[in-house]
Amino acid sequence: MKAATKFIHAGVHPDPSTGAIMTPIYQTSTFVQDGPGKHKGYEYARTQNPTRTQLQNALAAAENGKYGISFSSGLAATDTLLKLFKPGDEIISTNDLYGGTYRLMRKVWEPYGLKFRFIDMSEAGTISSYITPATKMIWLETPTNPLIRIIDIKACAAIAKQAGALLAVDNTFASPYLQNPLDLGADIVMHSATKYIGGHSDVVHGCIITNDKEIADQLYFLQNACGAVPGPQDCFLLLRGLKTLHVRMQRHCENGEQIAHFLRRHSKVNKVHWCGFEDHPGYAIAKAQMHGFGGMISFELKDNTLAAAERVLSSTKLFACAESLGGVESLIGHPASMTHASIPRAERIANGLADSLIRLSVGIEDADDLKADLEQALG
Ligand code: P1T
Repeated sequence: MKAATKFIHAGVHPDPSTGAIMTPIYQTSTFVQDGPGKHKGYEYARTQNPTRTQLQNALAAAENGKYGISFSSGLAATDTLLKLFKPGDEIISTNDLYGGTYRLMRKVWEPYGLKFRFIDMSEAGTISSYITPATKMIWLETPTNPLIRIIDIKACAAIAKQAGALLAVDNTFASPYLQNPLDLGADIVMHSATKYIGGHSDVVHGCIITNDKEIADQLYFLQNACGAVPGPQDCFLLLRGLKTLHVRMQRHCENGEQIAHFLRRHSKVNKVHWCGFEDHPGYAIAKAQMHGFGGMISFELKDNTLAAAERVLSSTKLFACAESLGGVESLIGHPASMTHASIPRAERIANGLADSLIRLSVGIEDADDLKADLEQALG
């Protein structure tokens, strides 16, 4: 099945009780049983909910995976995944990653005994030197948030396999339309579905997809046992968002390309990070493992001061200054003070994330209007 058909049809069926083509919002906390233990597959809505079941199936299909497990946010998904590990286990992670994921690992899980190494994975081969007998997982984002670095998923999968560790890919920036890590050898895919999958900035959601039944069973157990589950209305919004993912992503890519080139030509702009430039260090890998370069861009100004960046951030009219990404509307953000503020400044700077870096989530508006907005803000 081709992507456009898959996102609309795969994993979902008309509602069996009414034929409703869209899965109803089963807004109920419990399900009446004919007698103790005699039920129709649904007992209590933390454990299962029909709207969630359809969404989980659709998300699994979107990533060419067998099992989908949904959570109340992207961080809830990652948090639940980290519960698979034990004190002393080591996880190797990218050093350029969403600040909230870094905070979850360092501030929440490190005190419980998990060990994290945050490293540059631009050259996948360097990961091998960090592997120890205690390494249980390699965690990566690609493209990374916010520096749009590219990591070779196939190469990382081979390294993880050799080490007997899992490879987990946070696929949020690419979306299941542009990249399918399971097809490239990853064991686990995670999404902040809050972003491109939802696509309309109206829902917070996270999911994990895997082909491994044992991992899936452990995660279904933890989903119920720990309870960070999404509500049925949120699941409905995600089911709706997923149906237009391919169309939105095509426009995000087209607009992203136009804005990236516009910024690169601009006299006030110094450096533009976008993986579709042929001279981007990860271009060849991005071209091989993605089906397009996406709409996430970050850039630095020639006037490399915080004040100059703040002037741009408060001058755009169409690009709204806000956290998050992946919605139909364009957003502009300042990673150092917003999405990545929880990473200590020295660590951020050492990883290449400057105080003056500006991040764009290019939406699907008219590209000329977006360029005009940036032009007036940069001026
Ligand atoms: O916000 P939540 O749904 O919990 O997802 C967390 C998350 C995980 N992974 C990546 C790559 C992310 O970008 C995020 C959330 N990011 C933002 C809110 C942001 O503006 O970058």
